[in-house]
Amino acid sequence: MSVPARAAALLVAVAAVVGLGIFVALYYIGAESALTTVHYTASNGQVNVMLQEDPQNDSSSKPNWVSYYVQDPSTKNWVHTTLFSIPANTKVNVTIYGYDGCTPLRNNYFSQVLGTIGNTVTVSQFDQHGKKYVSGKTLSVINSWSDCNVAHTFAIPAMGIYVPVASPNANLSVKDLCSSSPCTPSGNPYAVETFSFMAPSHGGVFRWQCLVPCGGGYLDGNSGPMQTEGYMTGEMDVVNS
Ligand SMILES: [Cu+2]
Repeated sequence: MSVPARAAALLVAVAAVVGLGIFVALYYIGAESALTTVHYTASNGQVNVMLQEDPQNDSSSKPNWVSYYVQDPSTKNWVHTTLFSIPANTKVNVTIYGYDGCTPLRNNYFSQVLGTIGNTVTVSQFDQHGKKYVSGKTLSVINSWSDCNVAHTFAIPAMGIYVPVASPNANLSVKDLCSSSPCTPSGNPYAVETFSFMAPSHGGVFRWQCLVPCGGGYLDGNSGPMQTEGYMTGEMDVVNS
């Protein structure tokens, strides 16, 4: 091959690699940053964060992936995102609606509630008719191996927060699991779990994630939704106030 032909071939190859890099940056990284961030503001030093986890979601690309949603505090709409912001140095009260069925944790260590105020959560459970069959139980462990009752977890590893998130009773899930997202209490069994923690005293971005291997159809259940923002991993943006 002549020198000019080799130079031309090299230029084409370089252009192809650079083009691929730009595609990956825009398509994958750019797509993630397009997720909405839900902003929560504090009142009297407290902020209320509302989440739900579902067996599916309403995206057009990955509708069968398990997913979290975040509630917009002003519209009360459930937003398909896992990005939210809170003010620094406030007490954070989290409520998680658990609509998905149970999956045992791979490491049952994370059945313990760690890092919340009191190292506990409070759990209620409702059947598909809205009847409360477990009322406000305060728990320091939700043992995902002894009984199928954990669907996902809410963990902020950098803050030492690990919270197993309760599912509805397994028998109710088999017959009446929510099948359209975002889920609502109407016609669906669900759990409601609350806990609180103190926000860091200064701003920063804190990754949060699920630790249940809930990526159905992926190797070891640890890929797919487990590693994708907007589904089972997200960011809590702590804002200096
Ligand atoms: Cu999960």
